[in-house]
Amino acid sequence: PFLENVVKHPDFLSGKYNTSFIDTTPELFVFPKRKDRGTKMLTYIGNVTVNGFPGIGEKKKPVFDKPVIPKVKYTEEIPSGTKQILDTHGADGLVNWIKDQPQVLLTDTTFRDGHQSLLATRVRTTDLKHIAEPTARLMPDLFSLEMWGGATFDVAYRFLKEDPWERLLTIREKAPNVLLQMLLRASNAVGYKNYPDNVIKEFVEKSAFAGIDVFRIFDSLNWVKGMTLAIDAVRDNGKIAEAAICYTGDILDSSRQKYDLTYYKDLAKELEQSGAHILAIKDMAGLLKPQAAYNLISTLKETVDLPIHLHTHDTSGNGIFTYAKAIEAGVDIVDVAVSSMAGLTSQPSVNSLYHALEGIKRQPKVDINSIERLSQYWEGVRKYYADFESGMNAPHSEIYMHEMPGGQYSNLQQQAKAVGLGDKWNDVKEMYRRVNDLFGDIVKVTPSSKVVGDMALFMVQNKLNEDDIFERGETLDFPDSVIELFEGYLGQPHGGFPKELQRIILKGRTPLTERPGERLEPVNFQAMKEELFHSLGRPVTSFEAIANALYPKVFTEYIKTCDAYGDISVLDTPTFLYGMRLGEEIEVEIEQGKTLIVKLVSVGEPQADGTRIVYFELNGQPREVVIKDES
Ligand code: 3PY
Ligand code: ZN
Repeated sequence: PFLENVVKHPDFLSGKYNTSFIDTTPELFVFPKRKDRGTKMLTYIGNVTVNGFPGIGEKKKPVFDKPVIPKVKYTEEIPSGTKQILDTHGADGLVNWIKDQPQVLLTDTTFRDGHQSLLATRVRTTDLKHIAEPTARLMPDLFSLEMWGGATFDVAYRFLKEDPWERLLTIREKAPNVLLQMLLRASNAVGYKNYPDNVIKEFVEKSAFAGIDVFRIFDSLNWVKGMTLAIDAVRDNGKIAEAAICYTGDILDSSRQKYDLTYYKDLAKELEQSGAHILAIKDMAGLLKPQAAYNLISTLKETVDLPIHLHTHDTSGNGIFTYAKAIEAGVDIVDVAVSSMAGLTSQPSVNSLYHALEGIKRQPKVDINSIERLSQYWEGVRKYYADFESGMNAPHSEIYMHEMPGGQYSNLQQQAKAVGLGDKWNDVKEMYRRVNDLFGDIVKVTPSSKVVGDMALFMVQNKLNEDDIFERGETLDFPDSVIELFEGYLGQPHGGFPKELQRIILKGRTPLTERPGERLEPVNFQAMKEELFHSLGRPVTSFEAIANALYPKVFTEYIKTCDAYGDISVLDTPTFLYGMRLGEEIEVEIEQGKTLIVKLVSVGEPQADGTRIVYFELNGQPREVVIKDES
C-alpha cells in the first residue's frame, strides 16, 4: 500500500521524478490484491442476486438443463481444413482453391452474427469455448468460422465483463483447422466512429497475430476510400482481405435508381482494384430478394475475377430461397448458422440449406447428423439468454419497409427499452425508415445504422416529425452521432448528404470532405501504455492498449469491474446473469484443476444504510458480503 500511494502521488504521476525504473522493473509494481478471489466473486454473485443483471433486472434464476456438448473423440487428430491451406499456400493459393471447389462453401456465423442478431451479442466465451472444438471436428469442411468482430468486441467489455482477445486466443487454440473470420468496420474498426490510421493498422496486426485469418471489411456508407487502408493492412499481414459491398435498396425496383446494378458493378470493380482477395455481398438487413440475388451474383461473376461470398439475414423468411438462386448463379461461399441459432434476424440455417439443395450438384459438404448435434447444444445455450431475445418469433416481411440490419434489431430494441420507449417499438421501426428517407436513402449498417437508430429514437422520444426538423432544427440538440455523420466523420455517402438538412444539423460548421483518418492525430501507443501503467499499477498488454484506444470509457469501466469482482468470466452463464437461488450450490473452476464450491445460504433484510448482508459458504466455510440494494 505504501508503494501504491507513492506511485499514485500527483508529483510522481506528473513526471517530476525519474520513473524509468518502472519500465525496467515492472514486477515491483504488481501490487497484492486487497480482496481475495473468492470474496470478489461472491461480491459479484451477491450483487447480481440482489440487484439483477443490466437488461434483465431482478429476476429469480430459472432452472436450466445443461446444454449437451456433442461427444467427439478428443484424442484423435483434428481433421485438417482451410486454415492449413492458407498457411501452406498463402492467400492467393487459398483463393485458387476456393475457385476450384464444385460445391458451395460455408461460413458458420453462429459464434458472431448469429447471436449478435438474435441475442443482442450477449453469448459469453464460456459457452463458445465448450463447443469450439466439437465444431472444428464436426464441421471440418467449413470455409470459415465467423467468431469475432462486429459488436462482439465492445459487448464483451461493456456488458459481459470479459476480454475479447481471450476469446479469440481460446477459439484459435480449440479450432486450429478452420479459418477464423472477423467483421471489421474498416476505419471504424470494431467501434462506432473513425479512428486514426495507426489504430486501424495496429488493430489489424494484433488481430492477425492473435488468430484472425479472414477480415471481412466494409464501410458503413460503401465508401471505398474509407476501406483501402484496412485492405492494405490485412494484405500486409498475409491474411485474407474480404472486401464487402453492403447491399441496400432493391435492384428489382425500378423506381429506386440510387442503388442499381451499375452501382454494384462499379463498386465491385473498385474493390477488386483495391486488392480484395474475395468480394463479399453483405446483405445486413436481408433485403436481397431471390431473383435479385440471381441477377446480382451473375452480373458480378462476369464483372470481377474474385470468389464471391454472400451474407444475408433471414428476417423475411426468404433466406434459403435467396441462397438457392445465388448458388444457381455461381456464388462461391454463403453464410449460415447452426439451425437452433438460425432464421429470423440471424443467418439462414445450414441444416435447412443442406436439405434444400438435395439433388443439386452444388450441395455443401457437411455431415447432417453432426450439425444436428451441434444444433442441440445451441438450443440449450440459447435458453440461457432468453431475456435478450427480440420477441420476433415469425418471419417479418416488414424488413423490406424499415431495412434495419439483423444485427441491429435486438440491440436497438434494448436501446429503446433503456430510454423508456419499450412500448413504442413499432413507432421506432417506422421512424427508422422515415429517417433513412430524410437522410437521403443511405446505406444502413454499423455505424451509419446506429445513427439512423439514434435519430429515430430522438424523434419518437421528442415527438418530432420531418417538418419539425426543417422548421425548428436550429433550436434542436441533435444526438452527437447525427452531427458526426453530417460532419463527414463516417465518410461520404453515395450521392452526398442532403444539403439543407446538413446545414441545419451542423448549425454553420463546415463538413469534412476528405478521409477522416487523414485528419486524426495518431495514437501514441507507447505513451498510452505508460499512462495505463501508472493508472492501473501494472504493465499492460498491446491488446489492452488497443481496447483503451478504441473505447477508453468502456475499457476503464471494465478494469474497475475486474478490480471489484475479479475474473467473472469463469462463472457459468445462469449464475452470471441471474446470481443464485437460496440454498443452491455451484462449482466454479477458477483455473484448471482449482474449483470453488459456492453455496448461497441467505440474503439478509435491508439495513438502515440500504445494504444487505449476503451469506454464503465457500468450500464449506461461512462467508458474508455486503451488497448495496439498488432497488
Ligand atoms: C456489425 O457491424 O456489427 C454488423 O453486424 C453489421 O451488419
Ligand atoms: Zn450480418
